[in-house]
Amino acid sequence: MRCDRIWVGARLATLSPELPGLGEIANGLIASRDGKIVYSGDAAGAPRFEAAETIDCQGRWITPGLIDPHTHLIFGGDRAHEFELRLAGASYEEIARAGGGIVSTMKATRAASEDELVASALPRLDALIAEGLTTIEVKSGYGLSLEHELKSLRAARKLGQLRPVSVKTTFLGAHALPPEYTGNSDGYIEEVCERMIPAVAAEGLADAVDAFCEGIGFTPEQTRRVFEAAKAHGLPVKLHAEQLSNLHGAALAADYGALSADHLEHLDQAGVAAMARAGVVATLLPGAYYFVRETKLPPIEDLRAAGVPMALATDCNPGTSPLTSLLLTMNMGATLFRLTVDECLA
Ligand code: DI6
Ligand code: FE
Repeated sequence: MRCDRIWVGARLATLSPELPGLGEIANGLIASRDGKIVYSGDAAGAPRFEAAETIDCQGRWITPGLIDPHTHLIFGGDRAHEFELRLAGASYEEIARAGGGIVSTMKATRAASEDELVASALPRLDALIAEGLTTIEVKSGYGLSLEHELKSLRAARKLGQLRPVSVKTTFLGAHALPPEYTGNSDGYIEEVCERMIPAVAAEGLADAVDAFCEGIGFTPEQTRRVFEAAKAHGLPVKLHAEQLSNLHGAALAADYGALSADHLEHLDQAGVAAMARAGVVATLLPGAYYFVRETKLPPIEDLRAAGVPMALATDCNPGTSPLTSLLLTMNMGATLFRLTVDECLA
């Protein structure tokens, strides 16, 4: 069979659930034609290929494309100056009160056009692609109004047209309280549920709905309202849960059959059990753990023992995880969280 290129002598990590570990094929062969893979598997069972180019991998691994399942890639401005403030001893809350933090990113995001948001996200996306990313989840959550959340989701979708990657978008209107709603977080949640989610669903702009269930975010009851609205519009949910404290968000997410519960440093046994029962993926974000100098580890051994599938993501955002490397994320998963190499890759 004619093809453009074959890779021989490769160890293939198929990640096939039918094979142990990484689903290794020890003597793998991959063939491509017109930019598409036409064969991937054991060299022994492969058709006889006539290739214009043959690459001998000499036992190196070939893995599937990497997936970043939790990012806030779309945002305006940057918060680099907060790095020095933090080094000088300022806390996340103090910086927020002085006009920094999420609200400063909200202002810059609102001030940016859709094209400007796309242009500022592309270098971040390109850095991820250079390391092998092929699928990325991108959240809104820095617009915090109907107009600017829709703009952010459109910008996220645009990324998938400009680069050869799959983009999954998540509506995160319930990320932070915009200043217009100071003292009225229930009013903002009503806006999220009654106006934003229906509009996002009507335009088909989101593949899922997320919320930040936290003391500095939204309560479990408010999160439940967001989940109910998502459900009413046929959208699956996921949740920022147990990052800074334990509000039992993961169990709530499990009640709604969430795709994932993310962060989880403060997850307890009941939360682990609920996630295991509902098949909720634990998305671990060692970049955020590192940047905020968290010391409480997510309960990795409990998650592993309960058979909860674990994923790693960059959480790329300008405040708590300005990180655009999945390879470093995997390294941090092993070094900081003691995940095995196989777990990091999977
Ligand atoms: N958890 C986080 O760590 C970030 N968002 C979230 O839900 C913080 C985002 C920021 O500071 O801009
Ligand atoms: Fe996040």
